[in-house]
Amino acid sequence: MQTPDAVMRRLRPRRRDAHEQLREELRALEADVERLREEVGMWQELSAPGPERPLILGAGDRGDARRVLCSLGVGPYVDLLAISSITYEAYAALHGYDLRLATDLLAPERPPAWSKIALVRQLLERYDEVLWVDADAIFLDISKDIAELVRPDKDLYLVEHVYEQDESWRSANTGVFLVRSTRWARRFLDRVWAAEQYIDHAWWENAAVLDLLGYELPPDLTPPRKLRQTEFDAHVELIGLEWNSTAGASLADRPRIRHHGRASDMSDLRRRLLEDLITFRRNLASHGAPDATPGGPAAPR
Ligand SMILES: [Mn+2]
Repeated sequence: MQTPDAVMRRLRPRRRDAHEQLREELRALEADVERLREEVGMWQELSAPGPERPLILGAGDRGDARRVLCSLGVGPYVDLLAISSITYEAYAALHGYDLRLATDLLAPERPPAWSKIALVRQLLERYDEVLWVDADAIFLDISKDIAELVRPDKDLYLVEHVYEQDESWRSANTGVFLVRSTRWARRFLDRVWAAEQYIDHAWWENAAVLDLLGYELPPDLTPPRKLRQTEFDAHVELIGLEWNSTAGASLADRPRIRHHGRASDMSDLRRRLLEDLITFRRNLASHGAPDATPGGPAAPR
């Protein structure tokens, strides 16, 4: 039997611990509330009546599209696709593309990135042109149709990223690409698919594409270099950075598509996409009134 004093002595430090723990939990909750408040603010801004609504309403009217915009998100990427696809829908409606968004893997036997190749390859059977955009990439500016870049002698259109540290470090990136339905393109994608040595490579299908296009892939995963010309080069067009803008030397002045790339923190990635969605809406509003740009004719008051 302990005296009341002894009981109090034993409890006191524990109560202090409990107190400190509660304080920590409270701080964490306050941080959560602040984050949620910010997010509510973003959604309020995004859900206000805005310029993209008429575009989205028109999206169902396509029936004979020759082009398709496609993407895929599984697992945590479904949440990202839910945000970025708002801009895909607007782009597709504006430029007359069908939209194909997959939330299931087409090739469950391989890492998810490979389903991109399977999906695009499948869609090449039905469409003249297939535009792929990664779920972690989002349109900021839909005023121009990427298909305007198409030339009769080129079948694959993608952006080559450059690295600040060393100009010779370059990497053709498959986060965004347009491919025409030609014999060459089907054969090229079949070769990508057949490059089984890259199935589990850290860069997956992008590694296979780089290898086929003559890039050296360092085993330590430092950036690649274009080392040799290949039989495929003649059909590949490297397009402007604005179509796949990332960061550093690969950040475009006026991105059309921003590509965030792999992130360790999905909630941070999601938040960055939401911020981009706000930029997308602002751009849409300003393109709707080109006369209001500085230096243009006087805008009506
Ligand atoms: Mn990506």
